[in-house]
Amino acid sequence: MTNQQQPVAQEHALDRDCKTLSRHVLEQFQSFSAEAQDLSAIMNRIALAAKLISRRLSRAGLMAGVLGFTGEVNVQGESVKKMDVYANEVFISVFKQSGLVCRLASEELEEPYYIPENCPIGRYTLLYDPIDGSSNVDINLNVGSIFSIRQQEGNDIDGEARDLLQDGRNQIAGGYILYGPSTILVYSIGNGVHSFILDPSLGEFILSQENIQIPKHGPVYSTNEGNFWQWNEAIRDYTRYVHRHEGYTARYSGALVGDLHRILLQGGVFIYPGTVKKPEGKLRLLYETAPLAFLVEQAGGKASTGTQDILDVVPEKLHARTPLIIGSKEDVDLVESFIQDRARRDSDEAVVAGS
Ligand code: FDP
Repeated sequence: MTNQQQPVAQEHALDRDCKTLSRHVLEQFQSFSAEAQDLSAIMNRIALAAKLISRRLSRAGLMAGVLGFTGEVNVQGESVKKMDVYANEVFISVFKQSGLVCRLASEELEEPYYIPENCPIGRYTLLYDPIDGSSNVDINLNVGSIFSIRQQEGNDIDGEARDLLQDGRNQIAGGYILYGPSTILVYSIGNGVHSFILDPSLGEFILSQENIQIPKHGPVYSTNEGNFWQWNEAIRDYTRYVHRHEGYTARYSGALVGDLHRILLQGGVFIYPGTVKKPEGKLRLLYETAPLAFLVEQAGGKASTGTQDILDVVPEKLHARTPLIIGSKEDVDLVESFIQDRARRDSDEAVVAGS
């Protein structure tokens, strides 16, 4: 490197190091409006939660009382892990005194948490899944957090949070944090999808990729095939199709965020369908499928229940579930085509049987 090139390279490295998350959010708005500042501050708080959770996860095996179950069962009927409780409390703690939100709603809370009256109250609601892929926690595999930001509508005097029961197009921002070999935060405020990597030496999330576009098609299909015989025929038809055609490969990590991150960058489809007994599936709309759908649509991909865009689903309750087919547009279309085919065949058969 010549002496002249050296300062230029140094300048680039410095420029990159200064592209922090909060600065990036402000740049997206191209203004210092109250909304821009609020959103930048909210993302900064989410980043703080991510750093605290990441720090805890990185030492979990060395500390007492961090791994394993609490012995309790949450509102979803799932056994609660100590990390679920910790991560849930982290988000509440970082937002409680922030003056940015009025409520937080999470997978671990039966009812939303309302900011107490003696704390400053903001106009936004944070919805989140504190630890996504909990089964991976105890074995040091990747897990994630998912978040969505919505603005409060009305004053929610009865504390029923009914304004949250709206479709996903109402979201202001959505994103996830992936706790893997590095900690990555991916977000969208409706203006493209951007990813940041936590630089532990700086304690800052630094921009790594701007305006991520998901490939139109990819080789990966990501689903728990252990449920094959509980699925309906349409999803089984699709699975048989990928088994019989070249160019497909299965990847399933047990953490939606990890599987989706792969698909966002390399293309493919993640499927968590309903089963014959539970047609609504397993994943929750407001803090899992809707924020990820928001993100994936922003990256040029698609997210569907199989018959409807996820972003058009209006939940009947806070913890409503939806099936999820998400990823590259062509791959989601293909899964949907199997569902439509089956529905056509079923209705033809019904007509024949009735005649
Ligand atoms: P988990 O219950 O372990 O938190 O969010 C739900 C989720 O994980 C996803 O992250 C994951 O993709 C899926 O459930 C795993 O469920 P199965 O074990 O039924 O495959």
